[in-house]
Amino acid sequence: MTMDLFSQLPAEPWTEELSPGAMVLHHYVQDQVLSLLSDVAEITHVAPFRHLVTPGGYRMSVAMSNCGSVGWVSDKQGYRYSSIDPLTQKRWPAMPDRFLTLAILAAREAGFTDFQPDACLINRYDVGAKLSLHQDKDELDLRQPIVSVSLGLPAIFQFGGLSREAKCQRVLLSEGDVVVWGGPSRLNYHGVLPIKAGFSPSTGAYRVNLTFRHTGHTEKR
Ligand code: MD6
Ligand code: FE
Repeated sequence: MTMDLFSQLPAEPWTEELSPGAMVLHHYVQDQVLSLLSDVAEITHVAPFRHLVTPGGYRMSVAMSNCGSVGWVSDKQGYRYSSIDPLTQKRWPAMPDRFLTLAILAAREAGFTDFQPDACLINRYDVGAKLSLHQDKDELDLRQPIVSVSLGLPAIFQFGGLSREAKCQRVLLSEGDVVVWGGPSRLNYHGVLPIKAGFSPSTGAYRVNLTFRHTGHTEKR
């Protein structure tokens, strides 16, 4: 449970709209933080965190894994969704029911009914790790939103517009915050600034992010 240090009561959830279709559900995850993290530990025991290489040949500072019927991967050939983990040559671990339920309920809370996530990208940020400004556009059906759950150390999320040059808002994402992102904002540029040193009771020195998508990809590629 997310506790307020002084009152020892759970933090009150509140919703912040970033732009039409994009909103932050602050303190949305309350009692499930440790269970979600233990699911992450089980998944990454089978499909370990790894630092992918961008098509341009750079090692990403964020370590990644996936669960669900397909996973997001990157290498010198490009970005894509694959049903096979290139590291283990096995299918990705199934998406835990707890993940599925959380993602569907958060999407509904933000006004997106019928969200059907088939992939969950799991990002692990060390202190100093960052994610450069990008668009999420490898999915086949852009009518479905993305649901992104923050755990562990906080991050500053950059949220821009439809062009790379558009001015960015900065949003602090704390443990338990969920970003739901779709509609007219589905292709907005966004990124994560370098994670600051700190200590999280749940993860220690990491930020963990779960990003749920409906990719529409089913074939083995
Ligand atoms: C992260 N999130 O928060 C990375 N993408 O670690 C994303 O790249 C992202 O949070 C699309 C929609 C929401 C997100
Ligand atoms: Fe993204």
